[in-house]
Amino acid sequence: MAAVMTQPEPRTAGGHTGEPLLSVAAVARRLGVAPATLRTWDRRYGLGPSGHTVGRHRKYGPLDVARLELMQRALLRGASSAEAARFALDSKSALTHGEVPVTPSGGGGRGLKMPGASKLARGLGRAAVAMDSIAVQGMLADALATEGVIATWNEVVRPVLNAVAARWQLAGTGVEVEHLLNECVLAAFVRATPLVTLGRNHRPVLLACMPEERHNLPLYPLAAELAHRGIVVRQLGAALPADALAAAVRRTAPSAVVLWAQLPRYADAGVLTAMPRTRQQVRLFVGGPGWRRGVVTSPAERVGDLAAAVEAIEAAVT
Ligand code: B12
Repeated sequence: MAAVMTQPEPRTAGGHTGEPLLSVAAVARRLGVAPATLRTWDRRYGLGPSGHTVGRHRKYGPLDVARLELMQRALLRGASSAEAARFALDSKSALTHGEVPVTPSGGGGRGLKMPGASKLARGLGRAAVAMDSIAVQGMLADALATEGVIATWNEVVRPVLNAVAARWQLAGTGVEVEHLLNECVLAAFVRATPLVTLGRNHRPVLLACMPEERHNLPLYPLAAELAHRGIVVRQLGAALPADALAAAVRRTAPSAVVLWAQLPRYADAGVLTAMPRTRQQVRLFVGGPGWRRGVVTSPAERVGDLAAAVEAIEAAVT
C-alpha cells in the first residue's frame, strides 16, 4: 500500500511552507516602497502579515508578499489604492494567473520627470522604476496591440527612455532601471515582429549598428514595422564589425542596408565607403543622432525618425 505523507498545515491561509518569513523592512526593500507605506496598507486595507509572529515582530509570509505584489502591480497599472487593495484581497485566482486590473491612470511617473507624456508612458515609467518587468512587459504588449509599433515607440517607449536617461544625468542613479527597460523593450518588439517568409522585397534589408555601437534598440521597432509591411529583414544587431558587415552584404545581396550610430564617435563614414560593390544596387541608409549632418557621404541617405525610415526603406525596396 502506498504511503501517503500528509503535508504539514500551512501556517497561514494558503501559505507555502519552507520559504522565509520577511520583516516589514525586507518586504519594503523588495517592493521598493517605504516601510510606512506597508504599515498604512496593513492598517487601512488589512494587507499585512497574516498571523506570523517571530519574537515581538509580525512577519510576512509568501502569500502575504504575493498579495502585496498584486496590489503594487494594480497601482502601477493605474488603479486607486482602494481598488488595488480590493483586487489583491479578492485575488485568489490572480495569485495563480498574474492578472491585473486595467483602470485609468492617476498621477505622473513616480521618480521620473515626464511632462506632457501619455498615460501609457507614465504607467510604463512607474513600472520600470519599480523594476516590475512583468508589468512593463504587459504594458508594452498592450500598447503594441492597441497603438501599433510606431506610436508605441514614439509615444510610450521613447519618453520613458529619455526620462530614465535624464534621471541618470541629474542624479547618477537608475542604471538598473535602464537595463531592465532595455531588455523588456527589446523583447516586446521582437515578439511583435511577424515572421515574413514571402516578402514584398526580393532581396532582404540588413539592419545593423556601426562597429562598437551598442545602442541597438531603435533597430527593433524598425524591424517590427517593416515586417508588418511584409518586408524581409535580417537583423544583425549591436556593434557589427566592419568586416562582418562586408561579409553579410556579399552573402545576402541586400536591397538596402541601414546602419545605426547613436554616438558620433561610431559614425565612421569610412565604413560606408568600404562597403563591397555588388552586382545589384544596394540602397544605403544611416540613422541615429550619431550621424551628424556633413558626416554622411553620398550615396548614403540619412533617415531622421522611425516613421520616415520605414517609408524611405519601403519605397526603396518594393
Ligand atoms: C538605452 C541606452 C543605453 C543602453 C543601450 C541598450 C540597447 N540595446 O540599445 C546601454 C546601457 C547599453 C547604453 C550604453 C552606453 N550609453 Co547609452 N543610452 C541609452 C538611452 C537611455 C537610450 C538610447 C536609445 O535607444 N535612444 C533612442 C531614442 C530613445 O532616442 P531619441 O533621442 O528619443 O531619438 C532621436 C533619434 O534617435 C531619432 N530616432 C528615434 N527613434 C528612431 C528610430 C529610427 C529607426 C530612426 C532612423 C531614428 C530614430 O529621433 C530622435 C530625435 O533625433 C540614451 C538616452 C537617449 N535619450 O537616447 C543613452 C545615451 C545615448 N547613452 C549614453 C552613453 C554615454 C552611453 C555609454 C558610453 C555609457 C558608458 N559609460 O558605458 C555606453 C556606450 C555603449 C556603446 N559602446 O555604444 C549617452 C550619450 C551621450 C553622448 N551624446 O555622447 C546618452 C545620451 C545618455 C546620457 N544622457 O548621457 N546606453
